[in-house]
Amino acid sequence: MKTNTTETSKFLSYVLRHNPQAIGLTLDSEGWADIATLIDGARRAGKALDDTLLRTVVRDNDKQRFSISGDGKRIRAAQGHTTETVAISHTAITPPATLFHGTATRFIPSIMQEGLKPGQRQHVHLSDNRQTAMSVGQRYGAPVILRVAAKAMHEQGFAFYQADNGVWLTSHVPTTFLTHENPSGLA
Ligand code: HQG
Repeated sequence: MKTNTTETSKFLSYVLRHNPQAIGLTLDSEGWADIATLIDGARRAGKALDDTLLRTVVRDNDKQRFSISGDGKRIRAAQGHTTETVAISHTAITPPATLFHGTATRFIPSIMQEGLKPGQRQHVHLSDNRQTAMSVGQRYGAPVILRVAAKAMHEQGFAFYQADNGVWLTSHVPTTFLTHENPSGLA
């Protein structure tokens, strides 16, 4: 049932990215939580959740927001954390020449002054395709795509990481590496 899985995905994002304490859960520094403890805590908080539903939501999630550990016992959010207890030790890797960031047109003046900042999250989120950037930007209003000269940044010493689900992460993008596209130029 779609609604149920969407609700469950939102619930998992909430406890695994932002507020594990809400259900008495502890995340380790890599973001992992014990699945059985999470289900127990969720049930005590009045949330209908079982092992099958949790694993279905993880498997079918549109953005692969969650990962399950190799032994099948733990779960984490791939990215998007605001909780300070989590600091996933991603390996720094070389990015493609260009990465994309979708945002709303109203944020452009500020972004072109300050660069891209992580805001509440731990990283600036980038994608390797324009389509994803477009849908991310649409969440906040009229979308616009920013092109990030990722390879040039990398060559100047900026670190890039890739989350379990393929989202590219970096700490900050200075304006010199940004150009914005007109959304009407979208193929
Ligand atoms: C903007 C979703 C003004 C930035 C997506 C964005 C992504 C600035 C907003 C993930 C700024 C932050 C993250 C500046 C950045 N001045 N605005 N200097 N710098 N911004 O939601 O990248 O569905 O925290 O452009 O798929 O939109 O949650 O970041 O519009 O991967 O799984 O400030 O969230 O995934 O918004 O999205 P967010 P985001 P989930």
